[in-house]
Amino acid sequence: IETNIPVQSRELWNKHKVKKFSTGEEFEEKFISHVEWTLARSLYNCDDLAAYQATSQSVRDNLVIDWNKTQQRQTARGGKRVYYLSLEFLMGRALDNALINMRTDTSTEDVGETDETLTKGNTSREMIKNAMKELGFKLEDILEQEPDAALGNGGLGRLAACFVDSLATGNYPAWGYGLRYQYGIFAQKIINGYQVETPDYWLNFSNPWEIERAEIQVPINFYGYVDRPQGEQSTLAPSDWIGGERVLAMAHDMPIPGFKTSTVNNLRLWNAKPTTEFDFSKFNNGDYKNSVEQQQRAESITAVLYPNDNFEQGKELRLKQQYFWCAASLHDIVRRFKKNKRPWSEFPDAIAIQLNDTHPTMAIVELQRILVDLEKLDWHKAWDIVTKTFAYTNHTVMQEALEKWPVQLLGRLLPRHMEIIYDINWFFLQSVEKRFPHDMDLLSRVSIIEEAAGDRQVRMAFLAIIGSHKVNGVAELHSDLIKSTIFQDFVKIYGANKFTNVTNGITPRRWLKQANPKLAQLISETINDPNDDYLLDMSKLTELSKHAEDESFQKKWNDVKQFNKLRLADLIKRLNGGVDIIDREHIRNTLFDIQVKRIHEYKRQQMNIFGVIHRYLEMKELLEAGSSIEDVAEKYPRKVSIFGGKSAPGYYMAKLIIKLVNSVAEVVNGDTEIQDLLKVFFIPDYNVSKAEIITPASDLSEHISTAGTEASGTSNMKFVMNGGLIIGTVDGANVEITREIGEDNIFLFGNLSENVDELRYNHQFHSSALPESLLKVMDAVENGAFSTENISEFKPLIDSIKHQGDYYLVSDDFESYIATQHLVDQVYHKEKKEWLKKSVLSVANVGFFSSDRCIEEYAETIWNAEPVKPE
Ligand code: OX2
Repeated sequence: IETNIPVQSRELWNKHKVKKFSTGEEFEEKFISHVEWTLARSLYNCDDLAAYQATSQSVRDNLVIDWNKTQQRQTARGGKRVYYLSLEFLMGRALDNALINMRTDTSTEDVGETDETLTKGNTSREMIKNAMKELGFKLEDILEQEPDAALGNGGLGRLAACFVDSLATGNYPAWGYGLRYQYGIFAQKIINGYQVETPDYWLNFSNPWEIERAEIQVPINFYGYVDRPQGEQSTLAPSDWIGGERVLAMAHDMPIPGFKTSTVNNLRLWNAKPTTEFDFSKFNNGDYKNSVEQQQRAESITAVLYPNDNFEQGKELRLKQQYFWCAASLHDIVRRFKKNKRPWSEFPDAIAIQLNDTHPTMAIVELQRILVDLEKLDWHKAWDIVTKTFAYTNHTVMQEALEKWPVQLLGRLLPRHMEIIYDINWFFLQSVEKRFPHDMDLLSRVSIIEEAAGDRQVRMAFLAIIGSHKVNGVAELHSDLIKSTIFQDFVKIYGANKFTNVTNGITPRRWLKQANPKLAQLISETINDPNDDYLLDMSKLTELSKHAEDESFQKKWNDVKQFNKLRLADLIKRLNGGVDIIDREHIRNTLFDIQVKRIHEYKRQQMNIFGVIHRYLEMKELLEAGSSIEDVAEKYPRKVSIFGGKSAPGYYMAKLIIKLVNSVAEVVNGDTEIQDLLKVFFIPDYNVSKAEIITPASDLSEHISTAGTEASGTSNMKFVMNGGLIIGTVDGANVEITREIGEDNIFLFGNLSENVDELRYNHQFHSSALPESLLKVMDAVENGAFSTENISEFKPLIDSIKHQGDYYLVSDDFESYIATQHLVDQVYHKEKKEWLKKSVLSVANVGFFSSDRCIEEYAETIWNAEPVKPE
């Protein structure tokens, strides 16, 4: 590797080489030096926040040493690099994750006294916990100081976060590229039952996990016009794009440590900054203020994450974000490639770029522009390189989530890119016409340009398919569905091999070890794996099966669950203003039923809350008919129904669902007649760090989307990994979860995706009677049983089912949902041993859903990339 340092100086550099701390004492020294030097504080004013900052800085120092070595090693070995482009990285907190991933496998004796509530053998974390204690701090409190890095909406962003963890753990030379939003997903407050959004200014206190790369600044252009040499007509010829507005992209790097490896990868996030160029014409015209304002506007590009999940709004600023990020990232990637002076034809051997949904599709066009306009490659040679480089992951079949940009807007913001898109489309359509002559219908169906009356749009998914060599869905059912529905024509054109499946996964380091240390400890003891190697090879978990019916083991297993339920009960109490709604004495016999995810009609939280209402009404009816509370408890045993999740700020129906949940909670929780048999709670501001408390505490979690709508789901995997059972529809990854853990261990219900079209059709043309059970619920809601002021408040929710075609098929699945919930009650309360057996067997067979497996599949079948292992 090259360096400008003269040979005779290098010895000196080596003599003073920085060293990682490796003992508690070395850590303490580091910590104090960061308190004094980095924070300019001292013994006399070091609070928990300062301690968090100093701890993070110290840990970061270790990571940076490994980060540098990793980058040098990856450059020296010259293997293929992978770039994961995602507009969202829902990272959560970094410190605890770093402490867990940094671990080494020394024996537990040399770390001193260990806290029995923590897993043993977790050397680094234990060591630092003890050192913190000696310094006068409690690690748990310090960890709580860290704000979540919430640069994502939901599953798509969290998937990217799990992927970078697995890429580092698997030693892949891989970087993530994203945007450094100043405001992540909004913080959710619940006021009078309604969602209220407040800004998430997560960079309030300086962020110890980012390294500002002030020297890496990429100029990015927008607007302007295209210029070609005199007499040159063809848009295929190298052209000059004269931009009209210019901003700078500045890099911020986050080190991503792998688990039990010294590989530390990079997540590079771009920040928009004004250029130092100055508009002198404006200045000379006396318009100084205006020219400063225009510069300031640059920063708005990376100011805020768009808060929509599975929905595209088509706003100009969003397209600006997308191009800004794609252009900066590609510039960076190309610059790195050019250092090696390899021929352009080898670009796809050196680089794989994965597109997380269609958000980064402009990267395809930008690379083609770089190759043709700047590097002067022949159009077709360039296009061959482009298509061999990119691969595209689709995450949804829902129309409202598929990106389309008006030709008019795209052409104005990025005039040269619009020309290139037309040319890509022209060559593509020509090849289709050759293979399927005279099929005009086909041509218009697959054209990148959608020709709707008056409003021509660029279909980003089609552009992504045409510009990639592989397209994958995120669970088997979903990958089959995209082939038979939205991308059917492209299967005909390209053949089925271009389309593949990589079922999603989650990182067991965060979602088992970090979120559920008690369960992790029980597992490592039981399968005799003191160094937690199962976190790298989840097939080791199958050992647990042996103990599934062992009563003394079941008791330990259950104790862990109860501990986690108490932990969640504490959180709920705190969020409920200190008022406890959960009867702790009976917590062992209280079923925790949890649905936490973005609020969306397709995810059917409305069906869940209707189910709760149904249960409540039935309980009341029994009481009114003279049953004793014991009799009622016999049929409807203790349960806490827990909801959580954010609605897009402009999504009226989703917000109404949140309000209904809160209104039902108020009535049910305040009804002393049913005693503590049923409680309902909406957890405000669901995020990654809350998920780490919530997930381990579930007895049952709900994954009840209308069949065919949830591409995969990933929280289903998290709950199973934590020994929770699932009630779910035959949708997304639920199908494969069933296959892996066995159909006896999951509560499936509802219609299948192949019947959805017919059911919807029937709703429109035959008004079939709604089930009695659902009518009863809807009557109660309509009659104001859960309204205090406005009786008709929830009418839109009822109407969408009763009078507007019930698009999400709540009425078709409701009875089977209720019946299945009944079965859940019976097994939980009458067959505890069976329940615990199912729980153990679920964890034993969850290994497939590790994101490590997922990344291996991408590496082998899509990227053709190999790990670069440290010596
Ligand atoms: C989500 C999907 O809705 C979810 O099913 C999937 O598990 C997740 O992506 C990760 O693949 N925006 N978010 C998603 O899709 C889109 C579009």
